[in-house]
Amino acid sequence: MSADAITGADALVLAAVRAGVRACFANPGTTEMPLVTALDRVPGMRAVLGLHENVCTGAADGYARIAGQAAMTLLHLGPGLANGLANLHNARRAHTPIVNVVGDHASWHLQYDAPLTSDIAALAATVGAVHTVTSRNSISRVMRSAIDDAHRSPGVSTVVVPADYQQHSASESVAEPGTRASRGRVDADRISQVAKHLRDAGPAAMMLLGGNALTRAAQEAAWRISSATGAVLFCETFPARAERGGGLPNIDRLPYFPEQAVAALKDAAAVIVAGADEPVAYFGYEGIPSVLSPPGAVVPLARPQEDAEAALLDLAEIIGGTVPSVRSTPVEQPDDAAPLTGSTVGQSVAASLPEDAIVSVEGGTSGYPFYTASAAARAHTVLTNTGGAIGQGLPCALGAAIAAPDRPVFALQSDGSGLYTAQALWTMSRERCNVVVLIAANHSYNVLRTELGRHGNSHFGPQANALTSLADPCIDWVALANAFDVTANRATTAGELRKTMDDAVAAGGPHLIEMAL
Ligand SMILES: Cc1ncc(C[n+]2csc(CCOP(=O)(O)OP(=O)(O)O)c2C)c(N)n1
Ligand SMILES: [Mg+2]
Repeated sequence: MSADAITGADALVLAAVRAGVRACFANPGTTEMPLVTALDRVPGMRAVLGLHENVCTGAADGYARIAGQAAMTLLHLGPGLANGLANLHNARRAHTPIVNVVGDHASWHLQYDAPLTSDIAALAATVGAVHTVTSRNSISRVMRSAIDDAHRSPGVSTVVVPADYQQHSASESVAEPGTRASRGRVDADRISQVAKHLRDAGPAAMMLLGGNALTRAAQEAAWRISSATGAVLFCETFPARAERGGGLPNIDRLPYFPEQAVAALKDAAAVIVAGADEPVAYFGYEGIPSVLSPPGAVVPLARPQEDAEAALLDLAEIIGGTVPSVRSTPVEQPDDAAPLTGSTVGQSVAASLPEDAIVSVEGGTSGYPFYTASAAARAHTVLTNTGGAIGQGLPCALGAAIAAPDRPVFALQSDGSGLYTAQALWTMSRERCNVVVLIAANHSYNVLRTELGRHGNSHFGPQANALTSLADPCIDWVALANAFDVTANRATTAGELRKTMDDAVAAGGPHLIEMAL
C-alpha cells in the first residue's frame, strides 16, 4: 500500500503485522472503528473477540507466553483498559510482551470532557510504558516503538490513539521491519563471578530459576551445574512459563507460605537468582520476615528481563558437569474409585497429560498437588498466575490455544477464580480451541478460609462464612459451559476424571469437566 492510500489505522495495523504481531484480542467501541476496519483491510492479523477486556488481556498474556512474540489488544478508551488492568498486572509480573491499542476521542473533541473521557495514560502507566499518538504523521512509528519496548523489556506497553488520527489518511510511510528487540545479555564478568560463588558455596548454594531460565535447555544447564557443584535448584513460586516433565529434573517451586520458604532457604550460603527477582514473601505477616533469603546471600546471575537462558548455558560451560542419567518413574496414580481431592486430581491429571500439552494453572487446590505430581509426567509447559490477580487462568488458556492450535491445552482451574472471567468459555467455543477446562469445584474461596485461620479466625462467624462460601447457590458448571456451547461433564472419582479427560482430548475442541471435590 502506498502511504496516501491508507488510513492511520491501516498504518498502525500494518506496522504491527510487519513487526510479527499476529493476534489481536479485542473488545472495541466507537473510538476504535477505523482500527476494526483496518483489521479487514490489512491482511495478517487474527482478530479475536473477548466478551470482557480482562479476557482480552489475559488471552494476550497466554498467547505471548507461548508464541514468544508480542500480542496486541484493542480496547475501548479508559474504561475498557481499566477492565483489562488486572490481567495486564499479571502480564507485567510475567514480563510478557503485550501492546495495548486504546482508542481515544478525536483530538478536537477531548476538550469537551464528554462522558467517556478519562485519563487513559494514567491507567496505562500502572502496567508499563505509554505511547500517545499526537499527530497523524507518527502513528506507525509510535506503534513500532511500542512493540520494540514490549519485546525489549519484555513487558506491557500501551498506544493511545485518538480516533481522528486513525481515520485520516496516513502521511508517513510505514516502518519496515528492523531487527527485533530482545532481552539484554548478561556480561561475562558477572557470569564468572557467579561461577566463583557456586564453587565456594558448593552444596550450600541454591539456584532460583524463573523467566527464561525455565526453558528445557536452561533447566538442563542448571542440572549440569547442580550435578557438578551440589547446588540445590528451585523454581520461582509462580513461573510465567516453565517446561516440565519428559525427563527434566524435578525442580520444585519455592513454597508459597513464607515460613516454609524461609525454612527452605535458611542454610543457603548463596542464592543465585536466574531470571527471577530476589524472593520476598507474597504477603506480610506479623513476625515473619518479608525477605526470604538470608541477609547478603542473593547473587544475581540474570534479572527477569535479561537473557537467563544464555547466561545459564555460559555458566554451565564454565562449571562443567553432565546431565545426570535418571530412570523415569511413572506418575503415581490413585485407584479408579478414589474420590477427588487436590492430591488425587493432581496425580490423575499428571498421569493423563498427553505429550506436549500446555497447562494453565490457577488456584491452589489442585494446582500445588499437580506441580508435585507433574515432574514425572510427559513433557509439557506450565503457565501460572504470576501476579495473583485472579481471573487469569481461563483467558490465559484461551490465548495459549490460539498461539499453539496443534497442542492440547488444559486449564487446571479453581472455581472461584474461574468465575471472574467465565465468558472466556464463549471465545474458546467460537474459536474452536482445543482446551480442556478442569474445574476444582469445592464451591468455596478455600484459600481465603486458610488465610482466615492464619489470621486467628478458625471458627468463622456467619459473615466470614458467607464471604468465603460459593455453595448457596451452588454453581452448575456443566450448565454454565453448555450455555456457551461447550461440551461438559462431571467427574467424581479419579477413574472418571481420567476417562473424561482422555475422551475430551480425543474429541478435540473445548470441553469442561467439573471435578466434584
Ligand atoms: C482480582 C483479585 N480479587 C480478589 C482476590 C482475593 N482472592 C484470592 S484467592 C480468592 C478466592 C480463590 O478461590 P478459588 O479460586 O475457588 O480457589 P480455591 O477454592 O481452590 O482456594 C480471592 C477472592 C485476588 N487475589 N485477586
Ligand atoms: Mg474454590
